[in-house]
Amino acid sequence: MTKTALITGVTGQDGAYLAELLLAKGYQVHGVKRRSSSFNTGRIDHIYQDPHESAAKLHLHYGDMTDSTNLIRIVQEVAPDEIYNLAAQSHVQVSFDTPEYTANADAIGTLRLLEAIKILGLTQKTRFYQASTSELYGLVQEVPQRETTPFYPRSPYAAAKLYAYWITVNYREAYDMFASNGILFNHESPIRGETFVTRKITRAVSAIHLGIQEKLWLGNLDAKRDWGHARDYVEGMWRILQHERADDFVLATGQTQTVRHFVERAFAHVDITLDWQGTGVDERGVCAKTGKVLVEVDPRYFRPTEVELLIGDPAKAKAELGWVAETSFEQLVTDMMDADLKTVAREAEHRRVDEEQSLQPRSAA
Ligand code: NDP
Ligand code: GDR
Repeated sequence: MTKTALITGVTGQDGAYLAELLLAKGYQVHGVKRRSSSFNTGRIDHIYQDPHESAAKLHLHYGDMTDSTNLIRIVQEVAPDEIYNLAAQSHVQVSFDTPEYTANADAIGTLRLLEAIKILGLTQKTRFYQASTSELYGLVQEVPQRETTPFYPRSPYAAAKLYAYWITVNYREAYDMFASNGILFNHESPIRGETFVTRKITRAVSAIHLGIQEKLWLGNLDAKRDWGHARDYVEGMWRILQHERADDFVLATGQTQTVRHFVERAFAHVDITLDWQGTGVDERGVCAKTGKVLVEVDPRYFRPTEVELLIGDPAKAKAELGWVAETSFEQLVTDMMDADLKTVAREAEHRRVDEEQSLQPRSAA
């Protein structure tokens, strides 16, 4: 029988990969997208289907995690077999600037969805996936971090996600719902948001290589992250909801790298070797061949409280779900660099054509 899934955050990185995966599995996929003054469906345009077509399997609904009545209406209309709650203000640094909004969308938004399932009498029908995060671990208590490692959130984002994690556990226990948390470590891709560090690096290194940008400004180069590929992680989300019982799982690669190392790999992709000079805010990445400074530290990107080290233990997901992160760190950087070299060159060409056209004298029409 055809299954129906509802994805909040369908226009985001993970939403796009997950929608693609579920469509390939034959699901009817419903996605919640926000109203925006400019197009925000770029990541799912390639799978968009005209709603007038009777065979359409992807359906979009306007919605917002801060609007309960809207969420109740969508859940009622779709009556999904599975809900993947991926919508969130997901930028850690931005959460220090918008803490209240982040709590509303990420914490209370999760509660709103769980309540919708309960109010509509769907607790025995609808399985619920919550996009929990390795940011919950925050200040290092134990490495590698696993399902039993204590949480210590270090940002308004992580504190909001902590509520979302526990309210998901509580609804599972209180109402016998199939509600599970995926505690996902960082996962990236060529469609990662441009302000997350990996994509910021691969875009800037591409632009520097193409002669469009002089240098890359970054914050904490010493932070260590367990970086995987988003395509692998959405497969894990799906497996979590197909499991025989609701539970919480870490999805991670089990490897960790510094931000500095990510920068080195990205430059190596375009045959640039960096020498590091100075320390702390004065640290610079210098091109070994030309002596040009290509990377500098800007303290504006430092966070009031930082998460210094993340490395996950995915053993439970491997044993119970048969899930492993397939893509290596090196392959991830290669995929992102290959894609951004093309994207950045294309954008530069569009800008050149636009500028050329704006210099043309207007015809007397
Ligand atoms: P993105 O930032 O790429 O996508 C977030 C999505 O949520 C977008 O579709 C965005 O819409 C939507 N959204 C934001 N606020 C609201 C709102 N108030 N109402 C409705 N929709 C909203 O995140 P990712 O795809 O990377 O991550 C998906 C989820 O997984 C997030 O919850 C994130 O916190 C979590 N997570 C991510 C990890 C990662 O490494 N990527 C790791 C662990 C957890 P719009 O496109 O309009 O902005
Ligand atoms: P993170 O991702 O905070 O781990 O959250 P991000 O890529 O923003 O930062 C990773 C690390 O890089 C350091 N850093 C910088 N970060 C950004 N964004 N910009 C910079 O210029 C920069 N310089 C250094 C950061 O300080 C940090 O240590 C991501 C999000 O997807 C969350 O939603 C998700 O929950 C977690 O991953 C797991």
